[in-house]
Amino acid sequence: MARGVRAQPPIKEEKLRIGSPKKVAAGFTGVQKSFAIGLSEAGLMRTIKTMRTVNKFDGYDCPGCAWPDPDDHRSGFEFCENGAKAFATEATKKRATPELIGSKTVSQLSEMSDMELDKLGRITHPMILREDSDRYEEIDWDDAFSIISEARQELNDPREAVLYTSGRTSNEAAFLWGTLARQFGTNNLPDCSNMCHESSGHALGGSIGIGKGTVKLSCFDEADLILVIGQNPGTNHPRMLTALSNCKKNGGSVISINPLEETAMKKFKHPQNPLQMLGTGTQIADEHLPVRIGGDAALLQGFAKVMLERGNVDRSFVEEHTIGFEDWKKHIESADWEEIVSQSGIGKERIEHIGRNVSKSKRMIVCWAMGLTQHKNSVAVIQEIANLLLAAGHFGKPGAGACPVRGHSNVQGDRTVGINHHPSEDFLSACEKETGIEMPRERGYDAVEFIQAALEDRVRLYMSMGGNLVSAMSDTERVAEAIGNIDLSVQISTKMNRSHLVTGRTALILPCLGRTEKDPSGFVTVENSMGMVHSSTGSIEPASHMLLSEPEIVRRIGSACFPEGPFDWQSLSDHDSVRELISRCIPGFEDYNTRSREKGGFYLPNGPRDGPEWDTTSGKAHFFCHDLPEREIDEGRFVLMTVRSHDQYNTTIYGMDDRYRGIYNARRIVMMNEVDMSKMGVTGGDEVDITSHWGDREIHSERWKVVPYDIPRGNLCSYFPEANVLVPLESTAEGSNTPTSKWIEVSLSPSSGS
Ligand SMILES: Nc1nc2c(c(=O)[nH]1)N[C@H]1C(S)=C(S)[C@@H](COP(=O)(O)OP(=O)(O)OC[C@H]3O[C@@H](n4cnc5c(=O)[nH]c(N)nc54)[C@H](O)[C@@H]3O)O[C@H]1N2
Ligand SMILES: Nc1nc2c(c(=O)[nH]1)N[C@H]1C(S)=C(S)[C@@H](COP(=O)(O)OP(=O)(O)OC[C@H]3O[C@@H](n4cnc5c(=O)[nH]c(N)nc54)[C@H](O)[C@@H]3O)O[C@H]1N2
Ligand SMILES: [Mo]
Repeated sequence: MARGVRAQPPIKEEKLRIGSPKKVAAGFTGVQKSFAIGLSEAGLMRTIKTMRTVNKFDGYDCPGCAWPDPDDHRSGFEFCENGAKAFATEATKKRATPELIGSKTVSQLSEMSDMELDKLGRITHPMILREDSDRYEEIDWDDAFSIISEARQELNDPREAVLYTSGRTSNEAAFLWGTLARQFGTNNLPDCSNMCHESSGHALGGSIGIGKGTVKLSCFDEADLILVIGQNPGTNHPRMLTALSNCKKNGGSVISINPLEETAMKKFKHPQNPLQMLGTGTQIADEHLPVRIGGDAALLQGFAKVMLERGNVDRSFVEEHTIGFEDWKKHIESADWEEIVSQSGIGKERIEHIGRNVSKSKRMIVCWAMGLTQHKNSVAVIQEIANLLLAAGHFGKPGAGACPVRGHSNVQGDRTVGINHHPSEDFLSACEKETGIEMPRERGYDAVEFIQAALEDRVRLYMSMGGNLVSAMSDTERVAEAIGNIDLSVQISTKMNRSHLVTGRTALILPCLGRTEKDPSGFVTVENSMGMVHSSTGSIEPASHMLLSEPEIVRRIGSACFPEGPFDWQSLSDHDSVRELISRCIPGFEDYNTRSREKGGFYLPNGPRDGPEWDTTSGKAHFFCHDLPEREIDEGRFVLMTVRSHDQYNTTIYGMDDRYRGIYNARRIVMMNEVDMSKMGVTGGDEVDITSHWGDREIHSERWKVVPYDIPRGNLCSYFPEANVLVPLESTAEGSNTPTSKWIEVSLSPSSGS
C-alpha cells in the first residue's frame, strides 16, 4: 500500500542562535554535560554503574568511536562527553513499545524529526508492518523468523538478497551475518564502511598491502610530528586528544589540515585530569593549514616536492622495500607549483615551511578521516600520504606510520571477520571447509550498487544489522524509492530511525541487546582502529525481556532458513562457540577464546607495522603516481561539504547545538565565508535554497539558514544526514565507490519557501 512516508525529516522552525566558536575543548563543561545527559536519560544508578565500566578491561567497549584504549592501564573513567551521550541514548529509560509505535501510522511517525524518533526510546518487542497495513504491530520471534525464511524461498536468484551491516556490530554477529549471506548464495554485504573508510582500505591495500593503519596508540608518545588531516577529533574522537597532547608533552608537533579550524585542535583540557581542568589547556595544533575543500592532493604533492628537493629520502628503505620510486619522483618534480597553490588555497611559502618540517621528521604519523575519504579522488589522496610515508621510511618503527581514524567502534573488526562484498579466496575456502556451506565467489553489491539494483527492481529481500541506511546514504529520495521496491525489509535495531519507516512492502523490526546490557551468551569482541581485538561485557539489565543478542538473532534466522544444514546453526550455543569457529577460519585469531580473555586483548598481525613486510603481489610497497584532480566548477557555484555537529552520532541526533562551532538551536544551516555572503547579499540567519549539480541532474533543497563562518571562500558546510538529499547517487569516489559527501557542487538562491 502507498504509505506516504517522508524520507527526509520535515522542515521545522528553528530559532538559530549564532555565537562564537569555542577556543578550548572539553574541560568542565564536557564532564558536566556527560553526567547531565546520562542522568536525564538513564537515571542515577544505571549511569554510575555503566560509566564505571566503560572501556575497562572487563567492561563494555564504548560505542562512541573506534579510538583505542591504552594497552596496559585504564584511568578512572575512560570516556568522553560523546561516549556518555552514546551510552545515555542506549541506556535510556524510555521505551518504544508496540503500543506506542502502533498508535500512529508510519506516515505520522515520519512527521517526527530524527531526534524525536530516537527519543521514543528502546525498542522492546519484534514488530511487523504488514503489506496491507500502515501501522506496526507486535509479532512473535518465531513468526518473524518464518517470514524471513519464506521470503528467502521466494527469491528467483540469490542476488535478490542484500544484508547490510553498520559498524557497531560485534565480531561474532558480523561473522555469522556474512556466513548467513553466503549461505543465501550471495556476497551482497554492503556496509557503512562503503560510505566511510572504504577509500582508505582500497588505497592502503594497493600501496602497502593492508587496508588498515600501521600504528599503535603508544606510537603517539614517540612521534616527532603528527599530521591530522580532514578530521574533527574534538567532537568525533575526543580520546584522541589525550594522545595528541602526549605527543606535544614529549616535544613533538601537531599540524592540522582542515578547511575549518576545529575547536579541539586549538586547545584541549583533559576532562579526567583535575589539574589540567583548572589551567588554560594544552594547545594541540602548532600550525593550522586552512586548505580548500578537496585541496589535499595538491598540498601533499607540495610537501613531497620539498622533501625531494631537500633530499630527505630514506634511500635504503626505498631500495629495500618499495617499487615505483623513480617514476613517482619524476611525477612530483613535474608537478606545477601554481596549480598546487591554487588548488590547496595555501601560499607556496607556507607549504614550503610545513614541507620542511615534514622532511625533517624522523617519526611521523599521518591521521585522517572523512575529510579525505569522501571525495572523487579519495583513493589518490590517501596514496599520496602513503607515498610520503614510504619515501621517508615511516613504517616498521615505533612512532611512525599511517593512521586512518575509524568511526564506528567495530567497523574495522566487521571487515576483518568477513563483512566484505569482495572477500578473498583464502577466506572463502577456509569458511567453506569449516562450515560445509558452498561459498559464492561472485562479487556482491556495495551500498551504492545495492541502491542502484533496488531502483531497477533487482532486490527483493533486504536485511540490516543495525544502522540507518535510508538517512546515512547519499541521494535520500532515490534511496527511499529503491527501498520501496523491496518485498521484505528487516531492521535489527535498538532504536527507531527513518529506516524503520521507509521500508519494503512488508517490514520487520527485530530488537536486540545493546553493548551496555547483560548478555546471557557471554561477552562479545571488537577490534579497535589500531588492530587490537578485545572483549566487551555489558552490565545493566536489558531494556526488555524480549530482546535477543545480535548473534542469537542471526543464529535463529540461519536455523529457520536452513534447518537441513549443511551447517548446524543450532550448534552455536554461545559466543564462545562462534569465536571457536572464527579462530578456525581467519588467520590471526588462533586461540581466540583464550586470548580475548586476556587483559586488553590481543593485536592482529600487521605486516607494515611489525616487519615491515608487504602483502602485495610484488612483495614490496608501491609508489603510485596520480595527476591532480580537475577542480574547476561553474562560475557562481560553491563546493559543499557535509559534516557532523557536536550533538549527533551519525544519523542519531542528540540535540540541536554544535557547541564548539558556536551554532545553537538549528541543524538546517549552511556555513559560509563572510565575503561570499556579502557578494551574494545575504546576512547571518537568512534562508537560502540549495541546488546540487551533477551532469544534467539538479537536486533542490529548500530553506537552509546561512551562518557566517571562517571557511575558505567558495566553500560551504552543512550537516549530514539532512544534506544527504543533495549528494547525487552516482557521485562517488574512483576505486572505492564512496559517496562524495565532502564535495558537492552547489548553487544558492534566496529561499522561495520562507
Ligand atoms: N560524537 C560523534 N563521534 C563520532 C561520530 C559522530 O557522528 N559523532 N561518527 C563516527 C564515525 S562513523 C566516523 S566515520 C567518524 C568521523 O569523524 P570525522 O571525519 O572527524 O567526521 P566529520 O564530521 O565528517 O568531519 C570531517 C572533517 O573533515 C574536514 N574536511 C571536510 N572536507 C575536507 C577536505 O577536503 N580536506 C580536509 N583536509 N578536511 C576536510 C571537515 O571540516 C571536518 O573537520 O567519527 C566517529 N565518531
Ligand atoms: N552526507 C554524509 N553522509 C554520511 C557521512 C557523512 O560524513 N556525510 N558519513 C558516513 C559514515 S562515515 C557512516 S559510518 C555512515 C553511518 O551509517 P549507519 O551506520 O548506517 O548509521 P548510524 O546512524 O550509525 O546508525 C544508527 C542506528 O543504529 C542502530 N543501533 C545503535 N546501536 C545498535 C546496536 O548495538 N545494535 C544494532 N543492531 N543496532 C544499533 C539504531 O537503530 C540507530 O538508529 O553514514 C555515512 N553517511
Ligand atoms: Mo563512519
